[in-house]
Amino acid sequence: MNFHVLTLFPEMIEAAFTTSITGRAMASGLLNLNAVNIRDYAEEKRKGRIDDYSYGGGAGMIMQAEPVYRAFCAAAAGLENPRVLFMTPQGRTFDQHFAAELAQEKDLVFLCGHYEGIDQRVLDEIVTDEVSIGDYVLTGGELPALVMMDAIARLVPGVLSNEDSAQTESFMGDGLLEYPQYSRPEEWHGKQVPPILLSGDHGKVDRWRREQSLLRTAQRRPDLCGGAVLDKKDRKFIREAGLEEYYDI
Ligand code: 6GU
Repeated sequence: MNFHVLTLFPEMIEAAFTTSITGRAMASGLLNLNAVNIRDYAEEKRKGRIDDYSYGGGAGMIMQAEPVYRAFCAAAAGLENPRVLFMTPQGRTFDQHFAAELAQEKDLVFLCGHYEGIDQRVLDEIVTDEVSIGDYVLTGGELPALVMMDAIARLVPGVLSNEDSAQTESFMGDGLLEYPQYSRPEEWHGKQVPPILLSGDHGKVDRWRREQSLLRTAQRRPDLCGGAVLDKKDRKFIREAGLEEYYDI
């Protein structure tokens, strides 16, 4: 997977992405990062400036169309119709399904805005998807791009050392939240590890974990319960625990 990022802060993208799991995947050639500095594509006469006043007035500077377009042409040279994702709070909200869809692509172009916005004409010409990471406002598109890149990268085969871990986690297979986990020691600050986890009975452990996931999802994210994939034992537990109001059973 090749990530192309159009940004005024390529160091920020490089620093985060070359760290930890995504960094390891880059070293092994599974992921590639091409961070392009939009400022390098400023018009000659403007001496490195890429922003200007907003027509019609109002506070804030606007990123001009031409430097953004030139940076895009440089980054996307040789690519045929890549997805071009513009990071904006006006966009469609990013989620795990969208991450899985984007993980199928060979190349993704991320456009990160700053200042008060980007000239609409270049957006109309190059952007395929406008994406937000949630209902709050950030100072620029770099953190949203990194959030999306991380969520997409871990779905690329081979990026996670244990391939299964991407599958069994929250939201993916069954649409439920993760169960709680414990490690040594058996007692910490007077708190015991749930005894069933020490029983050595894998069937009982799996059942307990499943029930914890069902409970947690009802308590914390009732909005997810309707989308959960349930079997007969799940439905029995849901009735016994009085969670019928949350789940479609
Ligand atoms: Cl994609 N950009 C900015 N600037 N703020 C955001 C966002 C994106 N998503 C949520 N807030």
